[in-house]
Amino acid sequence: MPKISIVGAGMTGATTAHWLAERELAELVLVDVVEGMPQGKALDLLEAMPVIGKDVKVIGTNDYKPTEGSDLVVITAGLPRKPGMSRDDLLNTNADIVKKATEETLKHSPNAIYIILTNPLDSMCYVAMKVGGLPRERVIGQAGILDSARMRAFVAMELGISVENIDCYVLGGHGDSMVPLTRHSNVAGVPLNEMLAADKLAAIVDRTRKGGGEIVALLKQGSAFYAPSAAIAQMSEAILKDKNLVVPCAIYMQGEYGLKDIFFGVPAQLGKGGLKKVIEYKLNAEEQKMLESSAAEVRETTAALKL
Ligand code: TXD
Repeated sequence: MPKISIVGAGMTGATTAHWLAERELAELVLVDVVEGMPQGKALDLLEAMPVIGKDVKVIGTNDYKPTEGSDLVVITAGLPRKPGMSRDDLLNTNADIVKKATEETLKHSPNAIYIILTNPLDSMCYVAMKVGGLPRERVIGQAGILDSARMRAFVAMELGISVENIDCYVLGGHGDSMVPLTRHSNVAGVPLNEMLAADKLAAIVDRTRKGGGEIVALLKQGSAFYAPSAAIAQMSEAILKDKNLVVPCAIYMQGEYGLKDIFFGVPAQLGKGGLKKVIEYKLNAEEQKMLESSAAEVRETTAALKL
């Protein structure tokens, strides 16, 4: 069975393990700095396996040795912003955490593919790729599946049609400047703007952009975890089963969409080895402009990194 190590066994890390165990895809290792916590969560999850009838080995640890030979490494480790902390403080604190997690896991799993979740997402992917000296195929950020899933859920609720019939594509950086591509989104093949009145569609786009904040405001502490970790499980399966699945992910840009040297949300074909191909839409001038302003935001945050 393949092996997946998840660094950061908090809300998203542990929930990722849960979704992955349901898929019986790989043996799982949870790593965290908090003593006992990853061990406790891993044991609890392991004890659920007889109930759901899955043969999955799950272990928790505070050191990196047990991650040895991982095919995939998922990094969710990081701190949320605390009062008095600037975005740049958080950026560099989490950059240090992601740096360490990348270096340590790479020592034990030199061929691993990395899926990054820690925020600010696009910049943390950049950190992992640079400190790990990794090719871009092996560092993929999760944001777009989540943002697109939110939009799909809102459209499904509005129309009363199955989520399975709804395809939405949200590209760009993982922030409020993300770009929901309404022209490329559809319901059972019918363009979204033919299914929804302009004001309804605009409201859905707005709610999608602010989707993360909506959950944070409701939870009062912490942020979304079910949907982000379900997205990681989907990416993991696509890679380990060589599915060639096209999903929006944060990918290091090498000229696609006219962008270079930043991680950015684009449709990506995932399979054996990680990223296989970036799919390029033909964008109109307005869409390209929105992408570029989102890219400018990502570029600014990434430039503030002290690597
Ligand atoms: O779509 C997306 N990209 C996102 C991003 C969706 C949801 C959450 N997103 C970000 O993921 C969020 O802003 C955070 O930066 C991370 C993790 O979110 P989560 O909700 O899981 O945070 P928790 O519950 O605080 O868990 C973080 C864990 C916690 O248990 C810490 O003890 C651990 O990270 N941590 C570490 N583990 C290992 N090594 C080090 N150095 C370390 N530092 C903290």
